[in-house]
Amino acid sequence: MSSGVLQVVNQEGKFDPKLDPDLPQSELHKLYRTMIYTRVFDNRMIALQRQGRMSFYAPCVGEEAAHVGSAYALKPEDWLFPQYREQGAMILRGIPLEQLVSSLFGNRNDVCKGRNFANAWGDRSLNIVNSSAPVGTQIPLAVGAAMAAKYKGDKIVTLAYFGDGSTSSGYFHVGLTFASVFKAPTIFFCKNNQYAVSVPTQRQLGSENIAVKAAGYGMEGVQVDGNDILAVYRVTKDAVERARNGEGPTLIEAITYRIGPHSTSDDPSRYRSQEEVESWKRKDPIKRLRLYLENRGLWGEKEEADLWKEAEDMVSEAVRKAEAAPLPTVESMFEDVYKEMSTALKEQLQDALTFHEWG
Ligand SMILES: Cc1ncc(C[n+]2csc(CCOP(=O)(O)OP(=O)(O)O)c2C)c(N)n1
Repeated sequence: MSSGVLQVVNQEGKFDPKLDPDLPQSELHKLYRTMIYTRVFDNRMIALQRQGRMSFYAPCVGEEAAHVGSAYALKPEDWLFPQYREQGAMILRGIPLEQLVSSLFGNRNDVCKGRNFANAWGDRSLNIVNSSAPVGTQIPLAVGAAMAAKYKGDKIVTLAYFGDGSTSSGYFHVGLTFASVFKAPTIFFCKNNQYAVSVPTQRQLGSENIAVKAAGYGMEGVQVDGNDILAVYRVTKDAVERARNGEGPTLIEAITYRIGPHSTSDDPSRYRSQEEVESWKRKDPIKRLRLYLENRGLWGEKEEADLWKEAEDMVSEAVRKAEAAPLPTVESMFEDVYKEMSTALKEQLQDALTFHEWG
């Protein structure tokens, strides 16, 4: 395992030129823009839920750099296996905002036709596989897809996102064991946001940290400052290169913090102090990239104000369209199970239409 937590840009926006990936201005702006869109999206979805217009939402405030920076290190042909708190990666990859909102409303335009749980984003055309509710299940799936690609001779990599809590699931062990034995081109990207709902990370592991576990599987393990998007990009890019060159998987532990609640059903004041939250707010990943951009003379007040306004407008437009879309039909509940609907399902459909009133 590489020693220490990699950081390129510190809280004041000062950076180490030897570690700086020196991305072009347009690319840095793209990363910053994606993080702002993600923040605006998050805040608006929480507001919608609080207004009773949406049933449930799990925000990613504070974790934007970890998932945007890592997704940015992949090519479009690489596959993403998200958990549920990687909204920024979805936006970066190209899922339209309206599609994300439709998924939360579970309306007719949702790619899963309202059948999946909230935040289970995905898009087949963008190589993003929808997650399912049991946490960690995406980990072996990412390994399986990587192995399939390897057998087919496709030079792609897969990346699975998961939280610190998910490292306690059997799927984590199964996935890492298989990947290391068969040198699957997979990146295991753990967003250690310090909590699994109310359970702190210390209660998930007996080891010093999560990255150190990689040694037991015989793979590279790295810790990175998950609020420093350039550091995250750097370590993920290295892992992608290793995987693509046939050198096998990497476990990345991005150290970050969930500023908001686990979900709109959670009250975090019951298990953590406001001082703790405030101390992490000072490490805000968006502010960090902004300071870096300003220090390099690549950003100013005008651009900042324009970008927030643009993001607010785009999210408003997406909400307006998604909220106006109709819900899925009753019939659709029974479709897509078999190519042709079975007799039993046809009877159930008839019953549903006859005996229930659908609003
Ligand atoms: C197998 C399984 N056990 C428990 C749950 C209930 N649950 C939902 S989210 C969650 C916390 C997961 O924490 P982590 O993996 O750290 O991700 P985070 O929510 O912090 O991003 C739990 C325990 C679940 N969905 N699946």
